[in-house]
Amino acid sequence: MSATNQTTTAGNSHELDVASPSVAIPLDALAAETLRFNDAGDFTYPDRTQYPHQWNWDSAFAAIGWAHIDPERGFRELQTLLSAQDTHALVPHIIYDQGAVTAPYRPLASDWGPIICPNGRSISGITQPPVAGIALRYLFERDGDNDCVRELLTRIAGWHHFLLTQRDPLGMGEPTLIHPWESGRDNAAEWDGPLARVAVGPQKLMRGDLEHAVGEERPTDTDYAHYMALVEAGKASRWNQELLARTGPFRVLDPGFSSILAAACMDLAEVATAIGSVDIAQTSRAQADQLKMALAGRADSAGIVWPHDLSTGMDLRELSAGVALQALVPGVSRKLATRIAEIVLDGPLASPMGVRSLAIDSHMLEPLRYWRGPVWSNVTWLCAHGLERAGLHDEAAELRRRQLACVAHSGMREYFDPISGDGLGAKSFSWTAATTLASLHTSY
Ligand code: 9WN
Repeated sequence: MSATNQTTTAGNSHELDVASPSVAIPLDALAAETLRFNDAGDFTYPDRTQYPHQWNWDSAFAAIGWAHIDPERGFRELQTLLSAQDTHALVPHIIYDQGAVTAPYRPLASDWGPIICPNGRSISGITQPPVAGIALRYLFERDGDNDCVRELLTRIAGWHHFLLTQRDPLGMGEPTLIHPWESGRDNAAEWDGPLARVAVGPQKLMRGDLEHAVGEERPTDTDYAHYMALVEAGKASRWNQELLARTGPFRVLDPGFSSILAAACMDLAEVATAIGSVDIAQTSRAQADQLKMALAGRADSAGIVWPHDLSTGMDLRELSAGVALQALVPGVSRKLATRIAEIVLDGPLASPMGVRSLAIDSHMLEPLRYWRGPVWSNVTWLCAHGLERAGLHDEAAELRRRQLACVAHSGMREYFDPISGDGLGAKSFSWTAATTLASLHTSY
């Protein structure tokens, strides 16, 4: 794979020199090559070496990338993801690839207990940010005639309903997350407090990730002990989703997840309206409104919504990427969108490379450690997408410019040093490629 070891080509941020062999590859070609490299046929590996299965929000981003290369393939990505929906209508965070031949990824499928989705694939018992609705609209706007739109719409609507019912037993108006992995930002600083209260059993800690990545750039052993304790707790409840959301050991509200869900509900409403699916259009619009009101109802005086620990009733006041994702809430006020734009472009989450995962002045900042400092392309793209929809076109364009400058410097890496832009983690990462294509081809 040549999508590694890139350096900047002076004067053209869309072109790269590949150090070995030294051939200039246009950025869109490199991105397309990266998606094809990770293509498993019906789904896209996040990175075929380090993450040899299908992940939920990774697949939705991949579908957005495929929209620019092969929309049919993008729809197939979503079909594969949504066909793994379980009996609760939960769309799992991992769908295991039985045929994976690389070193075992942990947790193994068996660690979740005997949960198999209706089409026979092994799945995890938790979910991830519901980007699929955003991806469906994105694809629909480019290839609206696809036969599978109606079925995808129904399945995503079912998932959203699950999130706002079984995962909201206390009537907060937002889904309860039962594992940090559900936020997609696994070791985000805000989860430290709630995670520390999770009792850790005597299980032997097995990690596969450190075979591929440097320990200093990954969650710690302590994090993993807690992650696996939560998997054990879920398994012990037989993945009783409502019970876990009501009384489980880890229960938080994440403004990042809730804002993505609000955007996805509105996008679903748009697609449903376009194809005459009146019930889904009405329900999805009402869900987007409900989420917007729930978030506004717990905002601080500046309009910012913080992560919240349902076990203690306390806000978790860490300024992280999750907070910035509020830019995605449909109909976000101009004032709040402007405040978020300031934070991500000039304030504590600003970096020349995109949006930081954690504020520069946080005492928890670790610039190279996963979701506690580095810049991630998907977050930068989502923030730009939200600001664009909120009417802040220049600010959105500036975020996309930074995102592209970063990948032009380092290639399709998993995440990036927020100061130098040097690449970190996996070397050929699908959502970096997909959101690169989306930003290169943006025409709002
Ligand atoms: C655990 C696949 C996934 C992403 C997550 C990211 C990371 C897994 C891991 O990789 O999580 O789900 O093994 O670290 O945090 O956002 O979906 O790319």
